[in-house]
Amino acid sequence: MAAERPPIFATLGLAVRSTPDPALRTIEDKLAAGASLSVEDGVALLRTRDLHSLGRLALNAKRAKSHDRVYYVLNRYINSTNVCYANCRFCSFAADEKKEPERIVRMAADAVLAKALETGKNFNQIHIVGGHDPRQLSLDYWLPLMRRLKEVVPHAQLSLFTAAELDYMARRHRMSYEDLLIRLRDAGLENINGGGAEVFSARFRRLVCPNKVDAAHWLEIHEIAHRVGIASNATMLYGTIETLEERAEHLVLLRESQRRSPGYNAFIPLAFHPDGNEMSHHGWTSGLDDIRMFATARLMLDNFDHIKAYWMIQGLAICQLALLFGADDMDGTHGSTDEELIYHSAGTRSGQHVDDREFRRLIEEVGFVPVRRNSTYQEFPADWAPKDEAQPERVLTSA
Ligand code: V47
Repeated sequence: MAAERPPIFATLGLAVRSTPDPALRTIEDKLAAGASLSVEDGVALLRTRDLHSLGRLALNAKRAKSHDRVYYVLNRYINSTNVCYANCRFCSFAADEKKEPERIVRMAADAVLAKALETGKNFNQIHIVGGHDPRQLSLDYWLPLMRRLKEVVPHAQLSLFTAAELDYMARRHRMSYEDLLIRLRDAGLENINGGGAEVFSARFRRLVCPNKVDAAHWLEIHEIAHRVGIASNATMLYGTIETLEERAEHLVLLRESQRRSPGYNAFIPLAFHPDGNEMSHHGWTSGLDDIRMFATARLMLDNFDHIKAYWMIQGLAICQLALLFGADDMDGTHGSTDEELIYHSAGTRSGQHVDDREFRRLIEEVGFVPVRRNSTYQEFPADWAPKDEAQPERVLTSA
């Protein structure tokens, strides 16, 4: 029998191995039998050094879901307020209006509308998230603004709030989640952003984000949203104190939630950004960890259609590689005048805007077919533009 070959680089046993990982062979058999992967399988994937097998499995899983397609959206991205009293330890974005008034961004509703329209109407999504701001997170602010946006840009889907903001708003108005979500849906809410999930582990939340909605309520909000006809995304923040088991458990909880109440479109791994927050000592995630995270998500979340590699978070170079490790979405262009704050406060080296031609070039270079979409993955020709508002028949709805 041939002796097992040593790792390519034998440094401290940390090297990426050139030899097949037997754990991945067992996982491959499970996948071939159509079984869902366990927490233990997830940990093995997150730990493996056999990147070649991992990539092969994840790419097969991606192809089974979205074939050769990779998605992007022409969108506007707005952080409408950074005032927040949640005090999450990983956050560099939140501003305390009493202690640091000079850092505060709190946009009036008219300013949000003007910002959305600043560079024209050719976009299919408006993505807005903000802090737990008692002056802005209310129906009085949002309902008229949402209705106005739907009047002026009816072709742009409203992808607003995270479950953390919705929990805050529901408590503030003393409303049930369902009543709140129905009011928001009737005003035009089509998608809920995936943030606020962090890591579902109670240990993690107690130590890192104790003032934020807990896991059970995060999941409940998304499940109710799906039942009343609002789609959503899900995320996980990785790269701080969470264990690999906690990451894998997070993915299993999302898969079970999707089974109970389908409606999640995409899962987005959020790599920790260390500048200017209390957890800076954890540093940046490695490219190896990022790639394993994408592949593991693709393989564990067998009932999620899309895994998103968000260029602003991962950088375009890792995103392009992630497409070979299970991702099938690069998120949105953002408008050329947008000013994203969450990741730019925390040290992202990405810019603020990517031209859609660049998305198409990067996707084609990897051998995939770029497809323009909206929040709910309806497809559009790359050159679609809202000449007037009466041309929804040009939307190529996928089967
Ligand atoms: O929940 C905050 C994360 C999230 C940091 O639905 C950080 O398509 C890393 O909702 N390092 C909010 N992450 C962002 C969000 C989102 C992001 C991307 C895609 C989608 C989508 C939604 O931002 C928070 C938190 O997990 N975050 N600070 C940080 N220093």
